[in-house]
Amino acid sequence: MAAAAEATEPRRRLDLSVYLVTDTRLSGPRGVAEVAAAAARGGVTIVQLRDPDATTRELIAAAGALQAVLAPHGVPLVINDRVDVALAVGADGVHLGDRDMPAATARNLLGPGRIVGVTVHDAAEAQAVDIAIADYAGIGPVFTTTTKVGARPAIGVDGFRALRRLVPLPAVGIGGIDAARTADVIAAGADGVAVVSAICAAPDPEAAARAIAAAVAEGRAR
Ligand code: 3NM
Repeated sequence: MAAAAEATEPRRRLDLSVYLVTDTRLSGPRGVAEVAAAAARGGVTIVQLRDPDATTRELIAAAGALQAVLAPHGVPLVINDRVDVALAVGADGVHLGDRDMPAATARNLLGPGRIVGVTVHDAAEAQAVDIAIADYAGIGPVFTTTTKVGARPAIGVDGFRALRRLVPLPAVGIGGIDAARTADVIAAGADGVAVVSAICAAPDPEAAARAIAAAVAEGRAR
């Protein structure tokens, strides 16, 4: 189906293989920029700044610190929820949940060149994704997670596979994913895995990222 194949072509080169979502609390005294720098050395391919508790001023500072460490690796930075912050710092894009700005509104503000990611939790949300507007979907939680306040019940690998088929865009699994679970999620159709605690809470974020990257490759080879 040519139309579907075209729809899965990202508007810009997008490597979702190892997708780090930052967490200020789990990063501890190291800070999110230090964790992200280590993770980039280990093979993280995209980073999302996520801090629902931060002030606008703190987010702008954190985004700048992340850009400084990610740019040398060519790793893009997207901002969770805050289109204004993404515009203010010239970030590569945004990631939007169901309570955030609609993707079409964000696309209008950001223009065609930036990344717009959306979250999908169920079939209704999967079918509502505008594939002409969004670049990728994050689908989950695949496994139980304690990282996100108010996370939905886990959908499991089979649930991920089913939802993923409804979204003809590049997609990552999110929620409770670590290196040991990565290959199963990739084999279920994910283009990559999005992780928070598996990297942010790891004693060695570089090694953690490297292990996840290896597991992505293993899952693709299945
Ligand atoms: N979003 P961890 S689950 C940020 O289902 C986030 O939309 C989710 O953290 C969703 O990798 C989640 O530590 C947290 O389980 C994932």
